[in-house]
Amino acid sequence: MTITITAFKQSPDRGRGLARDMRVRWALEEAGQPYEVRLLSFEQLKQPAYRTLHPFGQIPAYQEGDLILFESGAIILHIAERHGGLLPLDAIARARAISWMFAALNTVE
Ligand SMILES: N[C@@H](CCC(=O)N[C@@H](CS)C(=O)NCC(=O)O)C(=O)O
Repeated sequence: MTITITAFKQSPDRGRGLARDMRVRWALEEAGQPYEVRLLSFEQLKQPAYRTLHPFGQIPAYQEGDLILFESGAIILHIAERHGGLLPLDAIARARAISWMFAALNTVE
């Protein structure tokens, strides 16, 4: 099943990798999963059609067949649960890693 993520057509950070599609690309690369990127303008993000993928009209959105996800953390957790190598197998270590994942998206960010 093809994975498609969305990203800015024109990068407001001038290509410094700060936009939140970067963390999803990174997870997919680490997991060795091929993916396609759909580049969108700000105007396209705000269209009703795109809001069916992302209710807030932002990037990144993730599409894999019938599965549509938004929020980079949720997308990365999905990738990590589906493919080996990103989360420890041991339950306690896994819970600790997920705790850091939430910290990164909340306290740290
Ligand atoms: N909490 C969301 C934040 C998504 C977000 O803020 N995306 C920004 C780019 S990094 C965006 O699309 N901004 C355009 C806008 O809000 O109009 C996530 O982690 O996915």
